Amino acid sequence: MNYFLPVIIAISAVALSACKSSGGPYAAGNAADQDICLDCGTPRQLVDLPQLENSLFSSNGRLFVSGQSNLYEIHRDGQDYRADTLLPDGSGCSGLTEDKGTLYALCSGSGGPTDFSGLYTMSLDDPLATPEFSYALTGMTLPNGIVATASGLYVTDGPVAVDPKIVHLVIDPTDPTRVLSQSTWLATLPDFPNGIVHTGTSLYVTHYRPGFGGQVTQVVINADGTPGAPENIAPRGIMDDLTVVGDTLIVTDWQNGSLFQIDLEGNLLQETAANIFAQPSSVIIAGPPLFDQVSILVTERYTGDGLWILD
Ligand SMILES: [Ca+2]
Repeated sequence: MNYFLPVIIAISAVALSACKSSGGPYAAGNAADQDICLDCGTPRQLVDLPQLENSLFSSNGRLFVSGQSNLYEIHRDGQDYRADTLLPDGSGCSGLTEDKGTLYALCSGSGGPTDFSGLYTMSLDDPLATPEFSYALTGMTLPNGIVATASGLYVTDGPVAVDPKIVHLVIDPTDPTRVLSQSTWLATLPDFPNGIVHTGTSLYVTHYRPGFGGQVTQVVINADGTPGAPENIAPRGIMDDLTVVGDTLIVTDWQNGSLFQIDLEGNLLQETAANIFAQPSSVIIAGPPLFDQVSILVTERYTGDGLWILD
């Protein structure tokens, strides 16, 4: 019986820390709504990794980043951080999201290292779980951003898609690792979609149109599941992924190496100085237990080098 005591204590500790972090990106985001200051800190590198694309701070306090070389979980060692690879074959990954205790990651598919059409899933409740291939997306050029909603997953096909679109995946309500169907949800996009988040009844998507700059676009999910007319709310240069913080969005400005915050109507609230990041590709809000306080994390792409904290 002595053998089981440490196991029970360990499980209790996990449950306690999960309770303390209560809600991860969502609770941390809501708590930080009034407290975000984009011009109060300077970037500090947490982990040096090549060509990162996306990031996720899960609702039970785990941190994941994706990049051209692998999918990583970030762990804390005292005041230092390390990245453990999760895919033994070295597949690259792009979009990350979570729902009902499951991590969803878009990773390399049959089209090679820049084809992120493989949907991988992993239980977030089991620290020993590893990502498993669940579904092969079809008819897409570059699956990029992904977000989970009550009505399923939405995936952007961009920024170099032949036919820019947002794809809808219906998930089995009894098995979060099982995709029941894939359909093209919105194909009338004039621009290439990239980052995607969900709040209220809307998706917010970053777009880029070569020669014309970019836009943050709002697309309502109608009650019957169909898309509303896309509405451009914030013109900007080349953007990548974005995150929801309360009733605001924090967006990466890839072109200017910065972050900016807008309300849900697109009004600019604040921004960092330009060029403090190198091609920022995603931004998330993280908190305990990996960080002592609510923190702004940023990944960098081609010319960048890893995961950064703005403090
Ligand atoms: Ca992206």
